[in-house]
Amino acid sequence: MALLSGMHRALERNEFRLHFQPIIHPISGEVTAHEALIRWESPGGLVSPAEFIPLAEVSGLIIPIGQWVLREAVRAAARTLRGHIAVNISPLEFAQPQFVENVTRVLCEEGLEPGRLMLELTENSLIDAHRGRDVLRDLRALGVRVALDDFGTGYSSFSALAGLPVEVLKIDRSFTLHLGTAGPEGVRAAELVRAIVALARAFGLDTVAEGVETPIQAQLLTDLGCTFLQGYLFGRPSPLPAAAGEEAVMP
Ligand code: G
Ligand code: G
Ligand code: MN
Ligand code: NA
Repeated sequence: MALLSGMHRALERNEFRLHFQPIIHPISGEVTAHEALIRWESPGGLVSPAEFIPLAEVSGLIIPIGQWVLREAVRAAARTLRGHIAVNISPLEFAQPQFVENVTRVLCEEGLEPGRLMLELTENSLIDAHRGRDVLRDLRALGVRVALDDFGTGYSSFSALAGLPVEVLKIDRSFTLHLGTAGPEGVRAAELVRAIVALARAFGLDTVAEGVETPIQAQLLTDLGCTFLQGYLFGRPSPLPAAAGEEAVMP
């Protein structure tokens, strides 16, 4: 309960921050996108989203928090960051009847080209398959890109998910973690990544591997045909430079 009232207060007092983590193209080394990740600087210290996002979801507070995240991230992309901006969307946000309308309004008001926004959805957003498909179609018509986050960790069949109108599959960090390690787990992880990349290619989708921490993982993922890489090896989630003005550009 203390956490819940703390989150209400955090919204009022502006205690949430966005950090941005680069996503790179391994061949050119170019930063092609950033993922926005929320941070809570509470009076008692940093609170991890792993702790407060689940409570925000069950309490419904994820709706105003998600609105704040979307606007802040879109603004950062319009003013400061280059490339695409990836924003995590909770199932409850996605389920709002006015979801696409909200996204449209924020893009318009902040002056961001829709093609630079990428929404990261988990398969839980797509449990209602009919509505999911309709919303995905509306987003595509708007020109917004969609990524399936944590791909390969849920219960839906690979082919059902990859057949959706989305542009990107994000390969979960748990696969990257074991890549290059000796023993059956390393072999299994490599086979799973190979399967996901093959599936993505069959549907014309890009892949982003998450949680890349070592050069060996980066090399293996690149060799396996993964399109983009993200992880501590290339950059931790970090705030925009404090002095960033309208003209400042982050790499
Ligand atoms: O950044 P970190 O690894 O601590 O995030 C933990 C979890 O919180 C991840 O699952 C991440 O997707 C989620 N998360 C981070 N920022 C946001 C956000 O802005 N919105 C939503 N819905 N989830 C987020
Ligand atoms: O669920 P989602 O994929 O959105 O979560 C992303 C989370 O993963 C972020 O909270 C981010 O802080 C974390 N993260 C990003 N890169 C790395 C990494 O290289 N290693 C680990 N352990 N976590 C990472
Ligand atoms: Mn994500
Ligand atoms: Na993920």
